[in-house]
Amino acid sequence: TGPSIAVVGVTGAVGQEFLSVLSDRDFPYRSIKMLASKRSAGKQMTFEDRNYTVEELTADSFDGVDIALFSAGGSISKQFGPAAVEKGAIVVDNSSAFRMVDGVPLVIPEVNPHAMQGIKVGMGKGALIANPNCSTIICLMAATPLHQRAKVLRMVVSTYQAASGAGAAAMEELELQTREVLEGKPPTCNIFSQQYAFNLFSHNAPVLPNGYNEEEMKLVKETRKIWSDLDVKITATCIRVPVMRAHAESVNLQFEKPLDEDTAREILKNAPGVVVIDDRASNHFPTPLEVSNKDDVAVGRIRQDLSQEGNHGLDIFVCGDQIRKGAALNAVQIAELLL
Ligand code: 2RA
Repeated sequence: TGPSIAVVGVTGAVGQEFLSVLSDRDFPYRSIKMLASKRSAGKQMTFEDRNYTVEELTADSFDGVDIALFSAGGSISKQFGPAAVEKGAIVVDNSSAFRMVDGVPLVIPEVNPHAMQGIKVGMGKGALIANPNCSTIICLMAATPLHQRAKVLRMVVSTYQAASGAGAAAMEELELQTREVLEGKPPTCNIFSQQYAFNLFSHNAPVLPNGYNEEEMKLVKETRKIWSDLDVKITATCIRVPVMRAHAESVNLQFEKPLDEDTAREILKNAPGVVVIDDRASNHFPTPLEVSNKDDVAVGRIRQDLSQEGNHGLDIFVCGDQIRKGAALNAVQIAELLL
């Protein structure tokens, strides 16, 4: 009885996580199509005790599909997303291709579900919904509940981004380089142009004329769209760090109204999809390892920003699994809102 779904980019890290999340959440699909490039077509897969053959993605792949989850890069989304919508599918796109297009909802279900109001399976036509960038999702899962209480005027974000954001090959390279360096061998640098193991570097996204890289500008632009607030001031510095699959982010917030740290902590304790790890006595705060493979985003280091007057500023530290809440879980939660 449920929707027929298609997973585009099913052999990738996020594609595989789509399947894990669909299964973990007992998503009520009637049928599922495993779609990937020609190179992967023909591969056999088992999912929920059934055998599937990966099919090559073509414009005809979406006949009869109700929901298509895309995570195969921006060019594939541009090439096949609109075609899928034409066939009546609702596309949930994890790429950046359509995020900033007017009229395309950019959705974090716990934050701005109203942005996709009215879009439902069976409404008689297709639609396209964009999944925000992982670093945006992880940051806003914590910043939004505070924004809703005291209105953020300015946000400064420093990210510490995992290898998984650059794909499975980057995760493999980090592991390989770590072994090589420990064995005194020169590191293999195919994915990144410099040593990654025991190092960190400015995010690998292209640097724009304004000196920011594309990852940083995604945080700025996507936050303004998701909050429907074109005035909020945001700056970001995105760094790639030798961590496997969870991003960490230091977030400084300036509020219009005073917000003390105890109230902020209570708000976050009650925020959906958020867990507070903020134990000063034992110096226990969020870590990438502790959030990896988990749904919730963890927040800690909640403290008054002593550089701001009268409780108008807070510093927090956030960690979230980049593949899960940063991509696959968020997309599947969007799909659940379509039912
Ligand atoms: C990254 N957010 O981490 C980008 C792409 N997923 O590199």
